[in-house]
Amino acid sequence: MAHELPALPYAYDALEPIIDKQTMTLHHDMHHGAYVKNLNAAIEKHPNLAGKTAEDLIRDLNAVPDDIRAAVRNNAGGHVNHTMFWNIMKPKGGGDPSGPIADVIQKTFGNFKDFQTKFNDAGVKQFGSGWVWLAGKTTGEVQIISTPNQDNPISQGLYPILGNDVWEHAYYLKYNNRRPEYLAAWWNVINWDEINKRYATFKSGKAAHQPELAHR
Ligand code: MN3
Repeated sequence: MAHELPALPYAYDALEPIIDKQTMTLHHDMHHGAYVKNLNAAIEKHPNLAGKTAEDLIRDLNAVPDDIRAAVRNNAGGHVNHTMFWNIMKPKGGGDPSGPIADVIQKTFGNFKDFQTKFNDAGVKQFGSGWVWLAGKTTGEVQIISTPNQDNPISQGLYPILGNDVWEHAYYLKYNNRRPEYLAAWWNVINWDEINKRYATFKSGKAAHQPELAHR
């Protein structure tokens, strides 16, 4: 009943030239792999948590015992965040959004370009390691937020519709210290079909009961 590292849904070099093969290999196998390994090590100390999904664990961190709460926050968070991240990217992605996600972006931010500018700006301003998100609120509206480390919007009662990883491990080999350049380029690999699916899950109001990570 251990958590498992999901396979990348495409080849390691499939997002070239936006994200290079070496970055994808290290990021998936070593970084995401370590979050899964460390999550399993933490759960071994509390076998009663073995039936919970990674999302369930970070949805209510206060329910996690003190001695493993930080490990669960970081590593279940890392597992959930990266599982989403691989799936909201694809080769030959990008372009303008369409469907319901396009409508909510236009309604909330005026137009796609202004949304991108605000999202990238929030990613640039996240000090140190973290993520920038479009998150859904319980009221049904959406907002841009950033979080430190591997914190996920789920822990704040928000739904992660899409997010970009601004840890240096996500971009440093190719973009060095130029985080704004990485944030701008990332839109070229975004998978709007998958994001529309996530947005539909959020709008269904069933997000809390439909964890995307089936427990294995
Ligand atoms: Mn990462």
